[in-house]
Amino acid sequence: MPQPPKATLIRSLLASTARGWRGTQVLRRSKVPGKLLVVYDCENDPHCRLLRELLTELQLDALIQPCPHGGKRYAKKLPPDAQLPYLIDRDLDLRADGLRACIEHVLQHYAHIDVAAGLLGSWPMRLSSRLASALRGDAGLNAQPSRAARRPLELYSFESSPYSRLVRERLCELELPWILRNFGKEQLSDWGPPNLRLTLKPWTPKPGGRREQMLAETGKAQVPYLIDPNAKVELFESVAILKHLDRYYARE
Ligand SMILES: N[C@@H](CCC(=O)N[C@@H](CS)C(=O)NCC(=O)O)C(=O)O
Repeated sequence: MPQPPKATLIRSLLASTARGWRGTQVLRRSKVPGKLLVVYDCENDPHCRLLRELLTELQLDALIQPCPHGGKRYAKKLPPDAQLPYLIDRDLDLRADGLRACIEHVLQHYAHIDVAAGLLGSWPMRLSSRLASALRGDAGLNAQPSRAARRPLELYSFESSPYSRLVRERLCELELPWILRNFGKEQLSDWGPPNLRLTLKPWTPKPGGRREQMLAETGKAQVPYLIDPNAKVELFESVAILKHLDRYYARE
């Protein structure tokens, strides 16, 4: 299988390293909302990254509405002074504007823990997230001409995954709505690429977990994994997914 260019991948690895690989491990499974949370997000925005890390760590899914710079498709639905990330909780008819409000809402309603939201959004966090963004340059930042998607795509990903990031960046640039299925590591032996896991014994997925389910349904436990209901395709492998998005949705 073709691999993404080495330099791109190394910069993505470094971005995850700048954030200390936050957004890798599921720390606590959250309560599942009746309706998916909706998050207005820009992939390479430092504040949006901090919220997405928390969503991975709580294994909380969300419908992502991408708002890249210069993008109008979803940005125009936001109130004029809204800040990203902007979260809508449809169960509670509640809107959280900006990082602090989003983190506070998610922690209180879905994690039921009293960690000061200020800690997760504190200046060392913001600074290292800025560094991660700088390492990605303008990838996942600016809108590019695209055809609208009739139905949201679905991506299995975890925030620090260097390969999944490349796909999320493209989804953002093309302003394609997508359901984030968080696929954070559920046990120590899930760490590593699919063929080189952190275990000496043959790897088995955590019973009842997302890897067990994906393995049963597809024969693999790997991200990124994209389901595109518009094109009726289901794809593994970042390069194949990027090619598909460009062919099907990008416009000159
Ligand atoms: N060649 C694949 C590599 C994908 C890959 O190594 N994914 C890692 C996460 S970055 C993975 O799925 N690890 C196993 C797991 O999380 O269970 C691609 O380009 O998509």
